[in-house]
Amino acid sequence: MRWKAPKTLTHAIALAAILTLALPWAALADNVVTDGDGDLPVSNSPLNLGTICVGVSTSATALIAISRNGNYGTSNVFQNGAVVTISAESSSSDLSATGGTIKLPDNWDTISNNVLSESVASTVTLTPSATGAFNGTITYTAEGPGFGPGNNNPIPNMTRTGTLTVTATVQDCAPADTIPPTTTIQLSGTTGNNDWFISPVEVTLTATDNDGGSGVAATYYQINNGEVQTYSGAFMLNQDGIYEIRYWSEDNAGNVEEAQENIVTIKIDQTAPYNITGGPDRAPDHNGWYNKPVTIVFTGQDDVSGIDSCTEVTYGGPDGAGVTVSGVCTDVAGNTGGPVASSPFNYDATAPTDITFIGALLDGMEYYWGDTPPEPTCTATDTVSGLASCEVTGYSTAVGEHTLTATATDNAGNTATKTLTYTVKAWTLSGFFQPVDMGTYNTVKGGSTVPLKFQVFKGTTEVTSPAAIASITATAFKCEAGVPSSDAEEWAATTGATELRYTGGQFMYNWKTPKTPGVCYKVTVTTQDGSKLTALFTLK
Ligand SMILES: [Ca+2]
Ligand SMILES: [Ca+2]
Ligand SMILES: [Ca+2]
Repeated sequence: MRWKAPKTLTHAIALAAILTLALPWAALADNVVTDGDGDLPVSNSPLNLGTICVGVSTSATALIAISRNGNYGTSNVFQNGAVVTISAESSSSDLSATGGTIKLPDNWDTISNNVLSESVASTVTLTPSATGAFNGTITYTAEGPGFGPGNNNPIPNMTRTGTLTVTATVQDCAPADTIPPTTTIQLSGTTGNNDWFISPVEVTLTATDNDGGSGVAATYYQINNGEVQTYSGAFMLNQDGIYEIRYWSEDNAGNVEEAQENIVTIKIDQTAPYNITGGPDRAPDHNGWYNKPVTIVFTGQDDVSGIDSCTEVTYGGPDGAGVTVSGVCTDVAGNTGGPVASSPFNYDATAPTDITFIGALLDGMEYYWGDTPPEPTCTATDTVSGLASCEVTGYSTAVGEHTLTATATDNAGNTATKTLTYTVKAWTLSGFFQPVDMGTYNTVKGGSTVPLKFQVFKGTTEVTSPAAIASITATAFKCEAGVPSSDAEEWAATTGATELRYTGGQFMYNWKTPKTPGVCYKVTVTTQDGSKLTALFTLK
């Protein structure tokens, strides 16, 4: 804004105005005067805060006053008794100042030019953010009722401004940095077991200097005691192996972190076990076949972390030729190789079935001695390893109950049995007929001939062949004692002999008694089936 003289000025005033033009423009109105030295009188001087510390707030007092100037009522002069508000605005965010109020005298209109009002103290605060020379300004604005340009032109909020220059020399006052930085390491990858990684690992180093320190200058690292490298960002470890990373940092004051304390071991194994094979842990049980549960053991190789475990499984079926099981191996890091098939093996744990006796001999049947069918054979079914043999034991034609056992064996050595029970019945001997009495002692004269008459039956069928008679014996014993004597005599019948014959519907044998009075005899006919017929005799 530039002051302009009204057209109605008198010559005298115009002369004064011309004289005034030689003065600063500010002298023609009330002005804000700033004083940086803090002492009265207020003398429009800058504020020099001297040497201060960066980051540290330093305050000083400035004095602000209004200088009476100009013609009252016509140009930018405050009104008599005005209460003027002083506010402050800074040129820098590092700098601030407080305001206040100034009460102008009631006779402000009569006061001479360049006379100062009362002053207000403004607290100026500088918190420098950088070292070096600081040069800033605070603009103080005085606002209050005054007169604007023109004749008697009152305005309620007339403003006038003044500027305070603030200077300082800013130093770094922090104590010397003697503390090295601290470096931390972050490892990023897929973790497996036992502290192994199973993927490439990204290594990130983060360095921090101490609070108020000189700051991190550089970070270094070494891999497996190799060349020292300057860290420039995260790096990858891609290959399997074991890495020892040593890392440290240095600050701008030359403090170096102790690398010995920053050592980390990184173990990487991304490769699964290989050369995995598996098979039974024992030789076949029989003829190239397993016939009971068998353990299948797998093995493999691993170059980096090493084998931790491989499949070990018990195979118990199903039966089959050339069966396999699958297995895996896992390394210490947790990588799993496989599954792979085991070597094939033959497994049959199932015994033959459907055992059948082949022959005329039937289960539960009874046969008379001499009529027993021949020993049967047997057969069976085995669908896996196949039937190796079927054998029958226990066959007999003797009188009594007999049990046959058929044992079927497959090619894997499994056996099954089936039994068949039959009975061989004895013949029936009838006799002796008269003159021999049964159930008592027959007294006969020594040297006489006793006719022994009897019949032999298979059930209802009479046996007539003398060959059916195995023996006819006479055994002597002492009558009183009833104990057979040692000089017992015995006659064995011979088939075809004239003494034994079948005649007249019965067998006939003439026993010529010994000449041994007082001796007792037991005469026994024994048939081929083992049946016996006995009579007792006393010789006189
Ligand atoms: Ca430091
Ligand atoms: Ca491995
Ligand atoms: Ca079988």
